[in-house]
Amino acid sequence: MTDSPVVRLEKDGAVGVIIVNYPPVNALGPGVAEGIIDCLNQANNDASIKAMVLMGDGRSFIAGADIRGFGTNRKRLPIGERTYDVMDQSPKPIVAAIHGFALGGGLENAMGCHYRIAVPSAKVGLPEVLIGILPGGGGTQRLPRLAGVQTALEMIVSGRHVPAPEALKLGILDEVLPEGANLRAAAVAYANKIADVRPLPRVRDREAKANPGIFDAMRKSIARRARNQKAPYNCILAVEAATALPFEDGMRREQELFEELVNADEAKALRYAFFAEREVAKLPDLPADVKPRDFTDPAVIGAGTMGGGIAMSFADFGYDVKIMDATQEGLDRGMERIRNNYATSVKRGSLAQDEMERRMARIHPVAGYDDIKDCDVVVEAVFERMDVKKPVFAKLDEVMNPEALLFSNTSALDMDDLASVTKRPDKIAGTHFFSPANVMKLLEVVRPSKASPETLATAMAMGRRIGKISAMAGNTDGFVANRSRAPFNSEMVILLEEGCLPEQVDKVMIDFGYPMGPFAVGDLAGLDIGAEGRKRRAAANPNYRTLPIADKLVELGRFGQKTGAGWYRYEKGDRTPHPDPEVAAIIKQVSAEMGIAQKTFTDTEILRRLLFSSVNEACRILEEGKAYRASDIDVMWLHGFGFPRYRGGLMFWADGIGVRDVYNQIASWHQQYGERWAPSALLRRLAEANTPFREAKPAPFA
Ligand code: T1G
Repeated sequence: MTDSPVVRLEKDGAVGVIIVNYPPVNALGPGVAEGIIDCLNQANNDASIKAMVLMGDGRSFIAGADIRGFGTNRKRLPIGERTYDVMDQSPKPIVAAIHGFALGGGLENAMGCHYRIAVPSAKVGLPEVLIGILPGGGGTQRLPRLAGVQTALEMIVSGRHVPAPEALKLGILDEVLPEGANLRAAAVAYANKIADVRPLPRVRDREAKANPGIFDAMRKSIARRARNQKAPYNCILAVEAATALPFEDGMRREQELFEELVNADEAKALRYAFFAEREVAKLPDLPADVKPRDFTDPAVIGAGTMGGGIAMSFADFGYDVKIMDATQEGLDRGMERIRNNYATSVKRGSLAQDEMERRMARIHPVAGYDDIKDCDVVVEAVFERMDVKKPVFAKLDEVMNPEALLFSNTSALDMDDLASVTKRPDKIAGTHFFSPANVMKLLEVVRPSKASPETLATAMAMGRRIGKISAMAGNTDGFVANRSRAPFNSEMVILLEEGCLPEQVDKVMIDFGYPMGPFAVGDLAGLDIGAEGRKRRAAANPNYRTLPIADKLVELGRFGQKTGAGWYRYEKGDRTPHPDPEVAAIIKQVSAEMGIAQKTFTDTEILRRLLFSSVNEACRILEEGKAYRASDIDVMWLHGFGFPRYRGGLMFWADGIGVRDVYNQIASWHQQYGERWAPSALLRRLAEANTPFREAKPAPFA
């Protein structure tokens, strides 16, 4: 923290400029609200001051309440004595001058002001629902009055950040400055211009009128994605109150609805996820001064499904990217697939036709290695076999400029082995994208033993620059995400051997909050892919637990959606999974052949068999030093496997049950089912010390 005051008042002629200085994003941390109030009172008591400006120092206006303060006993100022209450009583006009972000309490303070101006790159919004709460500083009462009820409802329930030009159109801002304008100077000029305007245009004095039907319509439209959640519905109730109650009563109703949420599990989990996604970017064992290398000229090798998706990710974020394939047909097919993917987005209305053309124009199909030798980063995405990848890496090492970084999209192969065919092992790393690569936000950066800190930092930064959340993983079979997921994938099939049905397991996971059940996901990905991986693992490890039921389906050509039948059957041209009595019969027959007794399961037992198996493996990953933190594994499950965000993540969810209960259950299954349930050493230690998973101290990165 700087030793200068978190808020200061500076005089600029007859204008009092109130400046918030609470890095990194001017959140309303300790003393900030009080500081704003002191400066407001000072300026109002200074006869030489005719008007005020409120602005932020550094990179942003105010990014909202200090999220670290929630769930602590940090006291909030009482209703009626908050910054916007003082603003409402101000006899002099206040102009909010916005750059960077005016989010949550930041926009609420700006709406307490009488005027709002911003630079073109600014963003405004009330994203509280994204951390499981609602705007608790008058946002649900003032925004409907300022921008209209429909707009306010959409912004508050979605939590989206609105760019300044759009905010101007929506009536939230009074002016957007030209590019390059000096914000402070423009704000002071604006304040002088309106200094004598009376009455002062207070937002609270406006009306919030709406056709009552919009609230039920919103409830219906969010029903599927807001399952199991309370915050989005409380947001709707609060905005509804703005149209039904006088302002002060609406503020009180907002407060009630806020208090119902702020200490609930949903909010705790979403706050945890917020900070976990920031923590995952930090690499504690790399030199503090290591800087990611800038890159401008990426290339992708392999124009298959993954290669195409990776190239789209670069193009989507403004990079010109070269893409090559082993054959011209392969390249043409790849480019066709890319064009079709974009065309689907245009048809869905999530992408404009001209933007599609711009992105297609950034993807440059090239014939061969000579065309990419001057690139500075290459991502290899060829077939997932070492004997296919090694020659590609050897060739790249030969033709690429010596400084180029070579990354592989392998999802499980040994990166040290791959790097060993090159003379630049320090410039090699894994960059494991998740399918579809242009959609899934997770990028698992895999760390071979000889990779340089700069190479690792650049791979992590590359992910962020193309809209991904980068997470570091050790070089182990399946790395961190897939390795922690593998026991889940086995256990779901083992449950069938003991008497469950795919639709039963899928229902449990959908009720838990997943958009799709794991068996339906298997059918989407293709059961033959899973079979390939199992064969490789069984070949490498004689104790590998085979899955006869899954193998039987593949044997029968039931590969999933692509063959019209997998764990489910599918009608032609329809992706809806239909339970298939044939599968139930196969399950019964194979279980009988395996001599496994059938039993019935509770939903809780199914849920815990699946997720505890991965919690145990995640502990092994941490004790082997293959991940930095338990929260990194949670970020991977949130952004790689669609784990319900309002449950925080796998390890956070397990902490909700309690490390000892998790350990005891796993230990009892160890007795019942044998080695695959042997508790990891770290899990045993955590249980003995009753230390939550999120505080687990992993072994140094290895
Ligand atoms: N509180 C505490 N820390 C915050 C913070 C906040 N509101 N916002 C950011 N940080 C920290 C973050 O942890 C990171 O720290 C650093 O700032 C940079 O953030 C009453 C109740 C503003 C769009 O939900 O969405 O107001 O890791 O890496 O990618 O109604 O941060 O460096 O130590 O994310 O450029 C509502 C949350 C609060 C906005 C910038 N506000 N922040 O993104 O940087 S609730 C929010 C963001 C509220 C009122 C209610 C983003 C950002 P560190 P960053 P970025």
